[in-house]
Amino acid sequence: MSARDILLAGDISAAERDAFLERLSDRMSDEPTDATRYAIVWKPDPDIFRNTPSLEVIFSLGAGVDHVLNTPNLPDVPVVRFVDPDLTGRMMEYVCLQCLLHLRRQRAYDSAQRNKTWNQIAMPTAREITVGIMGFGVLGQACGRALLALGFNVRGLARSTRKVEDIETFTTEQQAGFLAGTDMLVNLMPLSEETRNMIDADLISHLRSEGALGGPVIINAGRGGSLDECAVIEALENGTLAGVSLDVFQTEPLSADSPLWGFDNAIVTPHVAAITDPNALSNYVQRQIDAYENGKPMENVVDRSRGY
Ligand code: NDP
Ligand code: OXD
Repeated sequence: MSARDILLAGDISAAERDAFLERLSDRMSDEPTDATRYAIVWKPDPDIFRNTPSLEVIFSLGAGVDHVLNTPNLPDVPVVRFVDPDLTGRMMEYVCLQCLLHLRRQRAYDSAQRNKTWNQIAMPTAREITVGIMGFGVLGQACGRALLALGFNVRGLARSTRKVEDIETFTTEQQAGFLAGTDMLVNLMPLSEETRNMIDADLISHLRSEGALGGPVIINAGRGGSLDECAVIEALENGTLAGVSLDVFQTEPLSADSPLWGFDNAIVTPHVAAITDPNALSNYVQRQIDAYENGKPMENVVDRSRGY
């Protein structure tokens, strides 16, 4: 085994670096070299793979791989994404929290509290609401099950047929029917050529508008590139949307002059719906490298032709 054959590159936190150093210190490097066999990356520099002729596997620091697949001259090696119960649990927390905040009109109560107003506002119950999860993969299905347990009706949309007990599922050919019965739309799709700007004014106009929330709600925890922010701003301004929760944006950080910061019914968070736990990640990567070096298959290798 060559020394310093694991490259850690891109937007890496100190905690992530420490977690890898603790586990694999004798193999880690910050620089791409002739010896680099594995690259662990998050939003890498576009030139990063220029000087890595021995590269064998790329690991994404997160569940999404758009930041890797968009790298010019990407070597033709397997790209492995991060799938882990810790990450899934965090996404379940985020999605359930956002659905409940809109259901229970928490923003209106926050405002009433600031004004010291005792005001009982009518709220529907979860069983009156259908949450439509767009992107019904690892995270979407886990969130779907958690929302079912809270009493919501849940439906899921994926490219292929997915079967989950008590959840009605739709394929992309059936998207119109999926949207027509959705009160809260949760986006958990990867960013790909197909999903770029998919949630636009036309799609918003097909969500159920006569539901118990007085208008549809959108929760975006997938990728900002899938959502037309101008369309969302307009729909918030003209009341088409009852609310939004946005964790991911076309450009991150979200610019200080974006109108999205200013809506009472828009909940904005800085791409933290499900942050990667450094220890879980370094453990995962080490297991995958061990499997690979022992001739066993790696898990969660992405299909580059699909884009996720
Ligand atoms: P998966 O690959 O397991 O699931 C993706 C799902 O999206 C699949 O069900 C897939 O369909 C579906 N999909 C893909 N393209 C389309 C399309 N055109 N129309 C409808 N459905 C589509 O990924 P994960 O669940 O693990 O992660 C999903 C995404 O969540 C990541 O790619 C990342 O962008 C985002 N994410 C965001 C985080 C945050 O903190 N905000 C944290 C972690 C992830 P099929 O099942 O048929 O393949
Ligand atoms: C991810 C993310 O893809 O954090 O894991 O967005």
